[in-house]
Amino acid sequence: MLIEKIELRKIFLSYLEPFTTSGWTEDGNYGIIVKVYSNGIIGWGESPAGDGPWYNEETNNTAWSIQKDFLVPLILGKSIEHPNQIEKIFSHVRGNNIAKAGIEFAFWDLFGKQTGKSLSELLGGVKDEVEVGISIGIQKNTDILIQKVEEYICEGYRRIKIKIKPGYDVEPVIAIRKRWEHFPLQVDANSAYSFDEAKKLNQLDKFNLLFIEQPLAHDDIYEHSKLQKLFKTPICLDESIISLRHAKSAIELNACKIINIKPSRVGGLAAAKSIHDLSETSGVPVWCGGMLETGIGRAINVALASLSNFTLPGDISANSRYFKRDIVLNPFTLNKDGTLTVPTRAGIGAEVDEEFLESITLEKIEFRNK
Ligand code: OSB
Ligand code: MG
Repeated sequence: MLIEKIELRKIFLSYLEPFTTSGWTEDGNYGIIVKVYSNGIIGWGESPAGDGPWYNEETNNTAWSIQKDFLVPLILGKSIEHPNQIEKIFSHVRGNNIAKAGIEFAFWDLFGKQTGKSLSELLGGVKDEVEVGISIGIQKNTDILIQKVEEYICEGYRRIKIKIKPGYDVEPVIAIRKRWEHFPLQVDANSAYSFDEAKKLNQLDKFNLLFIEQPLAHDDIYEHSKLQKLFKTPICLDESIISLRHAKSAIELNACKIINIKPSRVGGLAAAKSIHDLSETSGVPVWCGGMLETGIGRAINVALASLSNFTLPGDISANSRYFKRDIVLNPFTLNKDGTLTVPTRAGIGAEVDEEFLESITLEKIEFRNK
């Protein structure tokens, strides 16, 4: 694949409602859409960094600058045989995984279209449908939360995740459990607790949660291993797992019993697959997290979740849960059994609505091979 042209677009696409975690609120997708051209074929990718460095250190502006100044020059005009090569090509740029992933994704789309294979096929997926849940942000009060949970369970979601923070953790779980004693439920702290504060989360042990996601610092593994010894409820790591090496450390230290894999967080699909494979051989189940992506990132997540060790429902809800109108013409809809259907068309399977994409583009830059 000779890379002739790359186009980057900074976008803003507002969410149906703001999404609040323990540390920040997002009112829309501030991301970068990547378009790569090779031999008459187009590949799409997305870097869902967000407007501020709240989830990790990246923002849409840092991703933009890293892509245009460092990553694009590494691939423009080069001939790339397989998307698995991208990770190595980008490896001397430290960190900036979300920036790297957006470009890597576009190569998988390109490669799939060139070889007539779907992303799921390329990655070795084994499922035609993937089970999905929904992630619910922090709400003004428990009544509103209960209303939302009710609504989403009625829509068919198979599992509920709620965001928690110190002072808003045990109470909302009690309220949900009072109404739904057994429904699959998990909580996500997005690194909001100190070790001492987190010890009290053992009160959640009696509520039969699937797991507690990332209670401690975004860059911690060791303290999570100490904390896991104090709970029955499994710990799941999200922010802390930024590479295969981190996954290996976390598994060896028993810092978590479950891993959330987000291909954006780990720098792309090749890294995501390697973490999946290691987790599988280590007996650690994984699930696919989300970054409130547009239909492009969503298609990628759904394909990844079709791999065999994705045995827990993903944070990959139907497009209509996030946006009034998405940038794809073929949004995912929730099947009656709480699944999304894995795309079978070549590449990532997203059919981009280019006219609408243009209307939500804040800035655009084009690089051509001279
Ligand atoms: O921690 O999983 C997270 C959204 C943005 C950043 C971090 C997280 C989330 C979510 C939403 O929980 C998942 C989704 O529906 O895309
Ligand atoms: Mg999380």
